[in-house]
Amino acid sequence: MNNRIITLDEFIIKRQKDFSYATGELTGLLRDIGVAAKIVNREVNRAGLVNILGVDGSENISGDEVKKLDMYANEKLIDCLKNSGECCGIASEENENYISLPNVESKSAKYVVVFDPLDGSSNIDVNVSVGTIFGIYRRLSNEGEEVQVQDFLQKGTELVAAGYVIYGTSTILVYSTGRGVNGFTLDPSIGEFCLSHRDIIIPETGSYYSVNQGYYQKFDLEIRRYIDHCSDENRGLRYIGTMVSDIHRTLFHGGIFLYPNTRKYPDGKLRLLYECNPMAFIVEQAGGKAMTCDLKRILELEPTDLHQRVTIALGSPLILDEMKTFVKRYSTQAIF
Ligand code: AHM
Ligand code: MG
Repeated sequence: MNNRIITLDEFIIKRQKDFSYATGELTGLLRDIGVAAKIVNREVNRAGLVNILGVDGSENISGDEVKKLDMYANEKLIDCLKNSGECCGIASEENENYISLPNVESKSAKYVVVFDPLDGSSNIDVNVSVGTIFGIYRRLSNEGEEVQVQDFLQKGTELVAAGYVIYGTSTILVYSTGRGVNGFTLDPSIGEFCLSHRDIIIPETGSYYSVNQGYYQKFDLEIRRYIDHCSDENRGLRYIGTMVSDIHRTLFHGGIFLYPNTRKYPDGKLRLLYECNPMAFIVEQAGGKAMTCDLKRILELEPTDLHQRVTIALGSPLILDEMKTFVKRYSTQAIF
């Protein structure tokens, strides 16, 4: 048996050779994100000790409370990408506007990066896992010029790479460049992400459903009927409240993750650019399906706003087909 450790850096470089046109920029960018993830991981692990837990006091552009650690993760990711010279623009869930990187090297770079620096902020100060989500697009504007909003408002089908990091019992980075999905676990003793989950495939079906059932009365009829069905089938309800963690479990154990519209969030809560597209890309690459609760493929949605929210349902392909049937059957009926 071959027990040789393959580090994230080694793996990324090996994969670069699969693309004859690759110049190494994407490779560099993925490595920089890996470095940023290690820095954020260090702070997440010692957050309780260094007084960066708790509420920062401000609200982010979407009106949610911002925690101190969110801000820290946001700054670290921006710093790492700014210094990399391999990306010309950044859009973060925590910033109202995109950031154009002005130095000469960055201006001539061909990629833009979108991210949610610390997903699951309500879980930060109670020691429950949180995550980072990222997506990489090729710019549409001319190299050498400042980036424009259109560079970020691209459909998920245009993603060059996407991934997430989960800061859980172990820290795991999962990413895809459109040729399957691989996962790397951080070995703290050597400070390296090591290949631990090769060619991840989501189970065709699964016995868990993941939704905030507390909002049941606020969901549309078709979604309530589908949730009733999951319960009738004795499926287990699992809901952490950190999208990254709930989808990570779904990727390995199968089932479905849903965030439908509610009265508070009439378009859904999760953001298309920073959360839904990258996670949908990973799930599809692993053989799963990802759609809105009114059955549009997430990756084909045309973004119109940097902070646009959408409903989402993703997971095992057979389970998503089943949900589709329920939505089609009940969505035309009046809700009483
Ligand atoms: P955040 O980016 O502010 O952390 O919000 C996104 C999170 C997701 O991780 C999670 O799926 C969802 O919000 C939970 O929301 P709710 O508490 O309404 O169920
Ligand atoms: Mg989030």
